[in-house]
Amino acid sequence: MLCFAKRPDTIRPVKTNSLVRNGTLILCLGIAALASPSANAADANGGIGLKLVAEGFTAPLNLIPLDDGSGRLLIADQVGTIHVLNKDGALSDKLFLDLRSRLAKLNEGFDERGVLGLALHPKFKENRKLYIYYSAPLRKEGPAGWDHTSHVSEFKVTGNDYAQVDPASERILLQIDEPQMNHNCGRMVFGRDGYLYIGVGDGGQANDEGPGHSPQGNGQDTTTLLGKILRIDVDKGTPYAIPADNPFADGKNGRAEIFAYGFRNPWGISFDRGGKHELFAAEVGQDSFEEVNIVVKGGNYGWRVREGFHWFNPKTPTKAPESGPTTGPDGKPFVDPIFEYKNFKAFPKDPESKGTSVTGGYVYRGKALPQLQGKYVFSDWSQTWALPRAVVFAATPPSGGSEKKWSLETLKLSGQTKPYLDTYIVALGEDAEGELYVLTSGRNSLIGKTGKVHKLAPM
Ligand SMILES: [Ca+2]
Repeated sequence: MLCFAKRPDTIRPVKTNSLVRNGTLILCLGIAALASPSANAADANGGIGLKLVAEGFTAPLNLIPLDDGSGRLLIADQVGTIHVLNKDGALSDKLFLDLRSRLAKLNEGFDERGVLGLALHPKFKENRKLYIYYSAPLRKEGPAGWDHTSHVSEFKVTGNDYAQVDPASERILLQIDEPQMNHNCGRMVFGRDGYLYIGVGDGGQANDEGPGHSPQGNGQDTTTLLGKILRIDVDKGTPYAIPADNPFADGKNGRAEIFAYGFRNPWGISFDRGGKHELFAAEVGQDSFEEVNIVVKGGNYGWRVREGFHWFNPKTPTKAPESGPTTGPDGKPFVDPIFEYKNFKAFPKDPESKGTSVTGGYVYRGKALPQLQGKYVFSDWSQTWALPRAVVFAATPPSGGSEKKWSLETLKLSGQTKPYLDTYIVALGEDAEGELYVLTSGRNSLIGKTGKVHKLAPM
């Protein structure tokens, strides 16, 4: 299928067979070790471990609190089911919502489509509204030959409880046609300004080239929503309004929804709930560098002219050019990430290589793990495409002076005996108290039910 098997540049599952079986076996052993009470609490990082809290998913990509004061969590599986995890630790028998019939037909193997983003309205308890980013079949008006249409839709919960969505309440706010099935992003979060922020990937394939990609790449083309972080006002307008201070609010030099641009696949966007309340966006690189950014309004984050702190040439994706432009097409300088790390794809033998695909996380502001306070906790999906080998990291802000880069440390978790965990980490989640969750899948495909949710906990 296209070049994916050859170039595993994307973040989610691929079709493999015997390797997947091996991977699953390794996962079972690995998680058993992680959950073992004999795990050495005096281990590195002051005894941080993974506590299994739910399982039986395919690829759990979203975990957010059900914001009704009940302490329940919502867990959205990529394949279309959204579940309620009760405070007693049991999954509710009844689904929060089943979107499977509204999704594009998913592949059983490699697929980046599905339910990708989930956010509750900041006033959810009063207005009962929530927002979902999912991959629908290509709409009739969509360009011929394109793959599917991403929907950002509003829904409402029904009944006395807040744990049941009315499927008939869907109001489609935004439709984005996607040329390929990969790099959809779809991560969503509300800001303290009350606006909905939406990460959108560059449309797919590789190197931001090919059908459906602008000559300069979609990331640098402000006339498309692909390769951007958007910001919309869901409380006004039909179907939504543009915040007056969006950088292209008048629509003259770009799409009015754009908040920042120059992204490939910002897999994980989150606001720091403390500090300066900054917006963090992980950015999945092509072959050479993975990066994390602090996103400011109107910023150009470089793709596909830049990858990490380096220039990028789509013709030589594993070899960064030594020079290139310092500004985007509008003359504004590119914004550097806060840190990068080398990708095994371009640097297979380099001791500094850390992964292949960044999975975005959160600045830790919880109570259970004081040693992580103020650090950006995130992961890499896997060090290799074919085998589950995820790594959890924490990044520490610079202490001041002229240093701008955050420093990166690998978290060796309690009970972890290898340089990696025997699983793929597909996403991170955060609860109402600011505690973090690691969402895993034993496979790089949408086959089976190896998806699990773990809490980062003292251990
Ligand atoms: Ca960048």
